[in-house]
Amino acid sequence: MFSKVLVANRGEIAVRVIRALDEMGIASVAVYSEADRDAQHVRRAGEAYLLGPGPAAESYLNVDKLVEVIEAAGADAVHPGYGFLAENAAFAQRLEEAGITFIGPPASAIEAMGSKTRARELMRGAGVPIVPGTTEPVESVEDARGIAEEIGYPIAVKAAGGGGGKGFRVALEPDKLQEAFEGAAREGEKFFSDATVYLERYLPDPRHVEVQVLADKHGNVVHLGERDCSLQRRHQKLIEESPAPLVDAELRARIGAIATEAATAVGYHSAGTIEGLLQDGEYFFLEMNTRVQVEHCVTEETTGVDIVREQIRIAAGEELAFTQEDVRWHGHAIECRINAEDAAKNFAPAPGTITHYREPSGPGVRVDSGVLTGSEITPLYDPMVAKLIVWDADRERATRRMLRALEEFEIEGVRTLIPFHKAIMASEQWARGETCRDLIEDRDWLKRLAQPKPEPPAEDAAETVERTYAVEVSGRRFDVKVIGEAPAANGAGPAAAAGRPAPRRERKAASGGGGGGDVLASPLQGNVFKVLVEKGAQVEAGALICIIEAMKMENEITAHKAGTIEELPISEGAAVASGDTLAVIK
Ligand code: MV4
Repeated sequence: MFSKVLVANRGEIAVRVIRALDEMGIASVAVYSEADRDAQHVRRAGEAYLLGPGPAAESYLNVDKLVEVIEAAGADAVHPGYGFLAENAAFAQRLEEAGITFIGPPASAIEAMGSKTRARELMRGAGVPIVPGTTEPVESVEDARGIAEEIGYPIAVKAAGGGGGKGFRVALEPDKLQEAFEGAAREGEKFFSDATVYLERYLPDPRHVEVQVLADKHGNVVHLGERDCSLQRRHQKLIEESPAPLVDAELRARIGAIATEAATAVGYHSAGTIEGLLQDGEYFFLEMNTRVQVEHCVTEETTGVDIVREQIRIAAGEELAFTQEDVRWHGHAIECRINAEDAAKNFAPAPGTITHYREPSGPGVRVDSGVLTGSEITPLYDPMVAKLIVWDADRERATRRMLRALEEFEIEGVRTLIPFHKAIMASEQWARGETCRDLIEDRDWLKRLAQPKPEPPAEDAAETVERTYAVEVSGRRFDVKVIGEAPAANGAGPAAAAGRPAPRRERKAASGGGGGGDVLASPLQGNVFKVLVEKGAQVEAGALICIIEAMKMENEITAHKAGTIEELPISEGAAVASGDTLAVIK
């Protein structure tokens, strides 16, 4: 078994993986961006390393930096979570070459399933039913016309590099084919640098039903049953449940067999999901997700299998500890995605600071989240704040339990989908097991979910004498507890000016990177908020030199040595880059 695993992700899924590692007695390593210094996944891990600035391209997607950290930390495996690098075959390959285990499928399976046309071709070859249509790319609108006549209208045009609905257009009649074709190609080019498209018959009213599979490296493959994820908006899943309302034991066995055959056909190992459409009792393969999914939890609740733990065991070369016959399903689980979005405003993202946060609990309630009071929901990443999962004996009771848990959930400071989920859970459409598409598109109904304007963050009322500072030494993060008198106000920051201490989370000590010389370099990019010394002044080591504001946080920069300020090339309001000289102290 691994001794140390790096979690190449953030938010709730990083916390979820760290929990599994803790339970397995495996050391965990978190990575984070400058926007996530205070994040829960950072605090929960055994050790944590800074990757870079907030934008994902410079942090969570920075493969060179990640590999550097993996080596510095001495991790022997990497769990990618979902999103970011989870389905990046080149990343999996690179780790493999470096002798680091990727906790996921082989790079070849990621690659095969990444191309939707190749996946369809493979699946058809393996005898897996696919939605009728092409398995070859369709070169031109002219070609598409002929093929569409054979398949029959309506036609779905999909981007080969797509998945999850990106690059998906529908042509209800021949007149609309060119527009659909060009739209799908354009979106494919934009998101996946691949304008290739293929055609499928458009199914008018299917259910989105997906099957969870687990495969080990010894040829054992099992399925853990299905999830219904039909309640989506613009291809973003909002509510998932297991079992699916329209799937009985016989159908479960049938689509389960399809899913395990599909996994076997691509030489799969790890956890994976076969996504499909269920229409009138017929099941069609759509695509395979070669990662652990957001909604894996509902399957964990109904089967009792810890999917993340199994992923880790499989990656370490262990055999599945159970067979298909051992898998038993109990009761009903529902998951609501608690996004920082405003359903009344077209599901607009609602970033901000969570000023108050209290999770529901009690029987059958599970919350997977990566936030606390004070956490910031930044527009840089996915707006999902938490996942609320409930379990109960049957669908009706699980629905009531979900309503109770939603009622208990307290989140202030940002608007969330809690009112939306309450309304759906209380609706007749949900009770009847319908997809609720009518509700999601009913603007008047959604408008009634309007929430009050969030309060601005409140500042801490009392001074504390014990403070925890985050320090980064050569990029590795340590939490340092400082006990004693609170730092003097110094006129530093608006809160201090108002005669109150600044809220804890806004005051972060950052040591200037001096490298032992005279130059005090900026450890981060930001704006000079305040300069607290003058040229020529004598300072002690540790004296406050300036405050740099970055990512809405105030960072106190202190002298790296005692001496005279010889140069001070900064002024209040000026922008500084990481590494810029803030002062020269001789
Ligand atoms: C389809 C479809 C109808 N016909 N493909 C693709 C991505 C995923 N988000 C849903 N996708 C669909 N693919 C064909 N050939 C309809 C959908 C679809 C859907 C399916 C079931 C339940 C809800 C849905 C919401 C939007 C799109």
